[in-house]
Amino acid sequence: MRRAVCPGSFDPIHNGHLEVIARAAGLFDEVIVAVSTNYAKKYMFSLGDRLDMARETLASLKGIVVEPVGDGLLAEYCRHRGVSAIVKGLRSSSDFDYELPMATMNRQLSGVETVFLPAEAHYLHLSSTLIKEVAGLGGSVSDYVPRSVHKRLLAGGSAPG
Ligand code: COD
Repeated sequence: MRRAVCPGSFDPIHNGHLEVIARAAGLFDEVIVAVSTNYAKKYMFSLGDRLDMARETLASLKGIVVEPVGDGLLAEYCRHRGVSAIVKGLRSSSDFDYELPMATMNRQLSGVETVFLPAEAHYLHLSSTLIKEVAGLGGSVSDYVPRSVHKRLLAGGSAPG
């Protein structure tokens, strides 16, 4: 079985993430959406809520599993879970500059390859950070996030926990 991982903070998950995850599901037998917790980062949503939002929005897609990845090395997690590829979306050359060293390090640490998928043009500008800022200042983000995420954004965050 060819198993891939789409890792991220998903704080919150948005349509740009979902589009890349769906395309990864077309390329691999199983895709693990690995929700990471980096204790150096300040999240708006708790790990439980980030997992729930990802599970709710991906429930209808086959071959996708959502699970927490913890705060260890992604390379170790890939080795432990028998993952052959990390799939990342690329929005820009700055994404590439940021991702390339990590891809090389992950391959040298555990042999796992990284596959880059170009972001869909309509979602090129999307990031969780921008969505939180626009929503927090009263702007409409309903075109960019699933309905359940939109509800939670309007209700405010839930981190820590
Ligand atoms: N369109 C397409 N793809 C997108 C878009 C968009 N609009 N926005 C984001 N993405 C993709 C990117 O590929 C991104 O990598 C992924 O979605 C997740 O995005 P975020 O913002 O939720 O996640 P990050 O950047 O906070 O996640 C970082 C990781 C968890 C992947 C990284 O920190 C990591 O690998 N951590 C594990 C610790 C580790 O092993 N460190 C050593 C690395 S060598």
